[in-house]
Amino acid sequence: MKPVETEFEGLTLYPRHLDAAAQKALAIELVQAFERAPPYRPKMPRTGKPWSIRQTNFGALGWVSQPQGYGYAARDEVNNAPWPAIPEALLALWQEVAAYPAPPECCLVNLYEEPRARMGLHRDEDEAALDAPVVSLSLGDTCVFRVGGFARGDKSKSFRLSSGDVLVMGGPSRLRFHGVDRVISGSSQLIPGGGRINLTLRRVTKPA
Ligand code: MD3
Ligand code: FE
Repeated sequence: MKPVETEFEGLTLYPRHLDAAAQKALAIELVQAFERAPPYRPKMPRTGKPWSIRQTNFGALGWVSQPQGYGYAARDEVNNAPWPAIPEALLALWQEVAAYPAPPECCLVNLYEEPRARMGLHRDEDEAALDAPVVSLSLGDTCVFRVGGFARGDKSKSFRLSSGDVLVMGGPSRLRFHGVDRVISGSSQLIPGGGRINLTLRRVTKPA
């Protein structure tokens, strides 16, 4: 399907960019990669409060929530191993939609497994390469996703993200607040046992 420019400049939705066969193939590859980098439940910095989602990463750098704060790490400290490589299909997706002269370094994987799983409003601001877009792919259950402005209290708009949808957040929308309000249980049969997987591709360092 054709990309849809949203009312927010730089925020582009590609509905059903991956067809059912491509979604299934990727889901199988992810389950295999999870054996080497098992998803874990992160804790909030300082308070140690556990998140409602589980996470893992692929790529040279993984995004991690540590007691001292958020950041990127070259190793998976929970599983004491480097992160698996970013799957080819995701590198190809970045090439197709990112319009950026260097590959992504991080693929953060968010698993929304429980009916109450959500992600509070935040900005993705831990990357030095803020000129690169963030590319996200949704798999499995549909979610209600919220995009706001540049301050926490700014008015926001919600969108649904369904399995196979790709969202590109770049240009003037790169630092907008956003979050996931809820996941609609039972809306997809892709993932065995249900739930939603979000894959977020990011360039972290400025290319040489
Ligand atoms: C809009 N993940 O991992 S991805 C995250 O569905 C994250 O799991 C959500 O936010 C998820 O940081 C949403 C889509 C997304 C990512 C970055 C954005 C939307 C964005 C940056 C600016 C505006
Ligand atoms: Fe985010």
